[in-house]
Amino acid sequence: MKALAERSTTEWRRIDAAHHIHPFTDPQRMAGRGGTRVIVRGEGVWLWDSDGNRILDGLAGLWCVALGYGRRELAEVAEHQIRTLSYYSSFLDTTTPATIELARMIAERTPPGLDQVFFGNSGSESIDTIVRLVRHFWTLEGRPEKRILISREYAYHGSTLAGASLGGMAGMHAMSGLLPDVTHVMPPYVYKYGRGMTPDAFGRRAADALEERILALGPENVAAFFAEPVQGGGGVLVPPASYWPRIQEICRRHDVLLVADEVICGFGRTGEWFGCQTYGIEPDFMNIAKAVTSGYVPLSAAIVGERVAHTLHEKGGRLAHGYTYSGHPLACAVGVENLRILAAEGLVERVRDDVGPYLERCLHEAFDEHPLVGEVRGVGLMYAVELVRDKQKAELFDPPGEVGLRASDHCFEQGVTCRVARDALCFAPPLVISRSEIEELAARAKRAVDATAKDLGVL
Ligand code: PXG
Repeated sequence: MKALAERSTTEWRRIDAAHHIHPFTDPQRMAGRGGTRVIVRGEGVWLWDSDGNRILDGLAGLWCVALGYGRRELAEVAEHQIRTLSYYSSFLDTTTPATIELARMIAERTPPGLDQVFFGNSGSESIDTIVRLVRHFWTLEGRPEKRILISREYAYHGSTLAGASLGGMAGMHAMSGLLPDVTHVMPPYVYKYGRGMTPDAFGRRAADALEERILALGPENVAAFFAEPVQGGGGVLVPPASYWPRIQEICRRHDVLLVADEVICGFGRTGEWFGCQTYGIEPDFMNIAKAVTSGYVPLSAAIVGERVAHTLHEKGGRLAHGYTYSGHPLACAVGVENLRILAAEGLVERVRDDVGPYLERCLHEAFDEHPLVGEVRGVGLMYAVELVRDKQKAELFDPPGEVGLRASDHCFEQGVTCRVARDALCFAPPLVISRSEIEELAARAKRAVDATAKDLGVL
């Protein structure tokens, strides 16, 4: 470990460039900017890089580090679990206490009827699990022709073949093609598609796009609709109030299973334990990952609602599905402690009543009058600042992405991390962030957007 601390940034960069392929990164662009940035330490909402710069983590890692960095309790639980039982599997009739306990704690928090938990290691894996279970369910029900999966443009459901296909990111589709029997409908992206309509009228219009597609394909062929309660990676697309009730109704009417992908929304991000509770959604499946362990150890789960669980139990026989690390005791022990702390410290309520509204206020104050900003939108502790070509006419940049990337570079320079989705800067800090840290986040983000506007000659 000594060697890890002693290498210089230059040396890290040289080795990284030679041997490490980064996810979602253009290696030539990274090299042009001097190479990778090496993060060496974290505490609370703060990170330090190998040059000693202190950075405010405006995205909680990748939307996952709910409790912030360096929590001693999680380290202690992890050490204890490794010493007691570092690994055992949940295959073939066995399991471990930590695995059982985490399943119980998750079921206790999820909406009624979502009580059965199948563990994986990543959100992508659990999406694959759900795809397999959806099709298995319809086959067991004697309706194997119900195979088509519907999701939305700009959705993010992971990077495995099923996840990338269900996701609505054109660049991902271009890389490896799509699985058959997957199709995408319009998302409730008010700023882009809802011009000239009230948000509620547009919410109904966007939901009706699902029904039109189901009818075009034939309801007898449609297996499930996959959707995030709020699209996170797609740019924090907050649905109008009319959207989810209509979606729920459409899925029920055509007997299409509803899958709520809670990988980002889950565990307090929207100000309730789950996005489903914020929007009154009653799904057949939920997908969870990220904040279930605050990202300290990889863990995900497919949560199976009672209708499907009943069929699996009564007619399914032996389940032909599982990962070596399904229900890993280390990940589950950390998950148990993480959920205990989230509840004990009232962090979910804090998002809803205190830091969420405060982030909203600070971002509005910083950006409402800004010439480069079309809107600030969000819920709970997930917000986007949409940078636009023409504020008055509400026109997005075309092609999208260049200005956003420039702005996110400026954020980095200003010492705040974010995620750029096209030209929307997304912020989703750890739930433990303080009010003064929120002010700091907004001030740094403002300086970054000002610098971007200067680059463009707008300011
Ligand atoms: N579903 C949703 C809704 C997600 O946000 C996944 C599934 C896949 O999870 P895994 O654990 O396989 O990555 C995600 C992941 C970003 C970003 O920059 C978002 C995610 C992952 C990485 C980056 O917005 N979301």
